[in-house]
Amino acid sequence: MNFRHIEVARMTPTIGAVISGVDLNAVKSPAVYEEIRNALWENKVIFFRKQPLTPQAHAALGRAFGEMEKHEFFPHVEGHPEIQTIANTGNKSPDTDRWHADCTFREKPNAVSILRAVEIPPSGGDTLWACMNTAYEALDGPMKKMLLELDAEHDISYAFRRMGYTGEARQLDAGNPPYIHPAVINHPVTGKLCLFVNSIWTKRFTNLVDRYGENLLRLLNEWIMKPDFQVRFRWEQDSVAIWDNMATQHYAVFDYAGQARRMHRVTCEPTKVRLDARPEASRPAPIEHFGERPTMMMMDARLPAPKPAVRGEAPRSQAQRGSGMLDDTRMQLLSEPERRAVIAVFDAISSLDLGDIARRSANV
Ligand SMILES: O=C(O)CCC(=O)C(=O)O
Ligand SMILES: [Fe+2]
Repeated sequence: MNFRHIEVARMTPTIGAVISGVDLNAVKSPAVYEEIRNALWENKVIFFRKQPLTPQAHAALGRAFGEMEKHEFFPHVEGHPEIQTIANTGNKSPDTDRWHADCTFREKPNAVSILRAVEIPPSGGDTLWACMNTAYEALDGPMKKMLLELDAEHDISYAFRRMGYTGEARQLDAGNPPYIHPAVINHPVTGKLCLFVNSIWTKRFTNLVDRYGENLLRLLNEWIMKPDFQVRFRWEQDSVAIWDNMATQHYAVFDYAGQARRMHRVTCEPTKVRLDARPEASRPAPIEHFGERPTMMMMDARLPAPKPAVRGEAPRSQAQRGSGMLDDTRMQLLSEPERRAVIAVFDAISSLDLGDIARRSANV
């Protein structure tokens, strides 16, 4: 891509670029922001040096990417509720020293985050970003295919419980119920497929039995740590990083114990994530409790009718499975492998969109 208003120096072939040739406190035309946006979509995280942003300029940069959030976690700069202060006295880990994307527990996670270093330790406190498009594309074909079928629940209270939060911090749970997103999304601007599970907020796959799901989640959370997908940034005072929260995960290194570190951040453009590669109608029903998975013998009229899984909804509390098609007597005549085969077939059938099949056959 050609740029007229800014200079863009790539840091790796896949992720990260340093932008120069612009004063973010004195942006002269919307065309400058347009080029900054394009540089971001292309490089997934972009960095600026020596930009002592005024709160107004920081907010203007945020607005260039969309609606700004008022964040309930962090204190804000006085008079500027959209500019969050992320400060660490160096006494304890900030809990951002884990790979994550921001706020994926929301129905609409922010698409872009913009961070400025206000006070940094003399050494240490770097931040790393990893490209989730590269991480997805580098997987083997069958794994990529399977992931397109999966949904995952993101849950702030699960995350906070694991981090040992209590008291006031836990009040945030109440306003943020868990949310299901596709495990892979189409990037809202570029359309590229990006892995969309992370080690802080993602609790489980909703349509994979827990026993496999836990292992798969662990595997993916480890996979994205491959240095091949990463860029690492050494902050200076007034460095600015803008990241594409849909296409990356980040990790704030906590190696500066005893030193202070303070950043200002805006998060913007709440965005409903989507996956075009899989039609809504083909989504299988969620399996919630492996141990309680009903056998065909139990699947009788006493069970409620199956409800389709709707991505983008809060998860249901109870698994809802299809009703059985063979009666108990006939099931009892089967050997164990035959019984398992029948269950597998009925499971597969129960995940089909019967309405769609009926419509198609009506047209034949
Ligand atoms: O402090 C940093 O470098 C990043 C912290 C973080 O996770 C964030 O601002 O979203
Ligand atoms: Fe973060």
